[in-house]
Amino acid sequence: MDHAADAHRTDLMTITRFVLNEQSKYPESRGDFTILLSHIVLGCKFVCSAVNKAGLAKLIGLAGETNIQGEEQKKLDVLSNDVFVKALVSSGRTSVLVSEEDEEATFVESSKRGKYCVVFDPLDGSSNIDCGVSIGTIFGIYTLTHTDEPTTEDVLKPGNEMVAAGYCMYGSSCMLVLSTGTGVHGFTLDPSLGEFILTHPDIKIPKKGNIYSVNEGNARNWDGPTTKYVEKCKFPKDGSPAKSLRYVGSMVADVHRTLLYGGIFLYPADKKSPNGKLRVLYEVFPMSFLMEQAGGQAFTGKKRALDLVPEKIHERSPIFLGSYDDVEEIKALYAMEEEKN
Ligand code: FDP
Repeated sequence: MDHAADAHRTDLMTITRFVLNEQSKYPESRGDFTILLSHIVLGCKFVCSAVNKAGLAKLIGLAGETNIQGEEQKKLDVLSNDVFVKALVSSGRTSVLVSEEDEEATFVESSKRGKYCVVFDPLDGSSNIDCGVSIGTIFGIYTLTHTDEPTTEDVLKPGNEMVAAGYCMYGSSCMLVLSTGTGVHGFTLDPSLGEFILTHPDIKIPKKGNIYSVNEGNARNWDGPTTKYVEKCKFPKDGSPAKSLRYVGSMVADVHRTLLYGGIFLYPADKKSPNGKLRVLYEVFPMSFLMEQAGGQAFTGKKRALDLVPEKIHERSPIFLGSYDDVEEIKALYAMEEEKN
């Protein structure tokens, strides 16, 4: 660390300080959310460190097969799940956990229960793990609204009832983007301090963008409105320039870019997957929550994404999210289609 150069930046807004400041606005708050968040942050730091070392795995046996001590090493996505489940349970602030990695919800034992339910994808974009492309953790938080035995009904609620949502992107830098319902704020991990520092306060998505992001390999199976929209992106008839295509194939990376640069991210329904691919609780809802908080929109092809009421914990939905004006265009195309039918 260059101490002389760093001396001028000692008044850092860490994520903990930021959340404590927010908490002080609510005198009745007992700090439960701050404690929960600090456990999520710990999970993110742990996974970030494991992801950074993943490329060395074959050399020194960090993931995959057996290490020198003869212990079985875990795959990164399984390891990340264990890390988050343990971090969330040990916070003492959760009752129900839903993870992409686990078929069933986890109900925390009564002595360790708290007032929050957390839905999460511990390591999203898993097909990108082995080639070092950005991947991430996505999470959404609900409040438990009763003191009876918790059930899956406590998370089968519309996204607009989430109290917070966010993601951590393990990319060229490690960034945690969070909303507690008062805007969207981005924190970058300073590896020399081991702290997430507020680097992107009050993120607002541009009202209109010039990038579209979709897996065009599925184009032949798309429905009419999606096909027309993507055609318009490439061959606009109103004299505007064509949009650029960017698709990483990691939702966190594609949504992060969309949030910062504007544009639209689409994972539509198609003939093979009539409900799309992405999962409502821990992909569609948290990202839609962040988009709306940043001034954008999120639409399923039928309605506002956050108004969906999931019936199953691993349910899927088509999703179109991003800049307000760009999502408005796809909404108009679906409305026209509906009028025809
Ligand atoms: P992955 O399959 O690599 O885990 O839902 C998971 C996800 O990645 C998203 O992160 C990503 O946006 C999407 O699937 C990519 O799907 P396609 O490969 O079908 O484009």
